Amino acid sequence: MKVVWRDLVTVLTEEEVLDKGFSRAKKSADRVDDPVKVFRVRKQLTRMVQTAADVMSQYLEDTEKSWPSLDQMPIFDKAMVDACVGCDDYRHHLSMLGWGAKQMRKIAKQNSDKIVRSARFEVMHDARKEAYGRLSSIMRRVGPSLDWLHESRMILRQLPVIDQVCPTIVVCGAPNVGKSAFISSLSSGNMEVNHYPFTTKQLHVGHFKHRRVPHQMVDTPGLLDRPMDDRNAIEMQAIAAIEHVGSLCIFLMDISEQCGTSLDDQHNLLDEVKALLPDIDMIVVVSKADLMEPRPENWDEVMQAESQWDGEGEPHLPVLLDEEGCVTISSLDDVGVTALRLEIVRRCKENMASDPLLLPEGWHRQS
Ligand SMILES: Nc1nc2c(ncn2[C@@H]2O[C@H](COP(=O)(O)OP(=O)(O)O)[C@@H](O)[C@H]2O)c(=O)[nH]1
Ligand SMILES: [Mg+2]
Repeated sequence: MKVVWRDLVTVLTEEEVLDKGFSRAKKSADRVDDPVKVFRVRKQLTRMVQTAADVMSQYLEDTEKSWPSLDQMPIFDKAMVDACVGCDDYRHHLSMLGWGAKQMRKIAKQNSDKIVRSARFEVMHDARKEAYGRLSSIMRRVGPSLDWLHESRMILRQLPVIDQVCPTIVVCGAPNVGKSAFISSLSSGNMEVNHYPFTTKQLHVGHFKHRRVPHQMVDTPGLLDRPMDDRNAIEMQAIAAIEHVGSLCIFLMDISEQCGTSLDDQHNLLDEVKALLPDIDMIVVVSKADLMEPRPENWDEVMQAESQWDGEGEPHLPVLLDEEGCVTISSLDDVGVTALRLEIVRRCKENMASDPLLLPEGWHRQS
């Protein structure tokens, strides 16, 4: 259930495909050996036409097939395609390859029939030349689509691989509240925080495993970290895609205001994000607990519980709480992070289990 864009192979240009077709055609004609000239020429010319058309149409068909089909793609990836390169264009240019391949096979058939039916060298040569001309003109029509796919591959290759089945945590909050620090501190062991260009925005994805279940954390700087009066269609689409995969949202708040955004503005952003992601369960977490004075009352207790936990099972570690009773963490000192992680795992599990779309087919849930 996932699309691995990085696996897409490079797309040849119009000239490269023509070159590939015609040079293979020539080699194949050179191998023809027949003492009777008319047979020899006829064989050579039909081979040229057929091989050229075969090689090129096969290339086009293989390329078309190797690109993920929009109809079978998870909604998240489809929304990403739409946001990055446009679904209509994607469909159009891939179908152009299929169209081109079909035309080429037709041309090969028609012109090799002409060659076979004639005994006159001139007619045979003309039919071969005509076939090459027609094949080239099909390639000229397909060329822009190859170019488009080449460009799109560069963009799509950088998209994250989001697994629809894995729990996904959307991390939001104003700039500099500590989202990256939080994701990094959770991405234990094989930390892998990637940066993906997303139109002009970025998409950061981190991972952690809990009892072998990979959890994905997504941070969307520029998209969900500042209030925006009008988001364009692409941005709305990206948000919809994120909402679709999200099992839980962690909204980070920096009450020290060290981040540079006032608490009021952070609350406004919280309201906005709630409105944008109405169906995602949310935990509001206060960041940078180490800056609080005095320190959270249960700081030592949490620190001890976290350091004593052996990593087995899913105990309820006490979460770090600030004086208002709000969940807090310090990514800097790594206090409260593990307790929050266990809470995240629990909440994701609950949320995913209550999503009927994620149950195996035929399961019905009474609600
Ligand atoms: N004191 C303290 N500073 C933090 C903590 N987490 C992040 N920061 C600092 O806050 C700034 C912004 O953090 P960053 O993770 O890049 O924020 P982002 O923009 O939300 O991703 C950096 O200077 C971090 O060092 C924390 O737990 N405690
Ligand atoms: Mg960041």
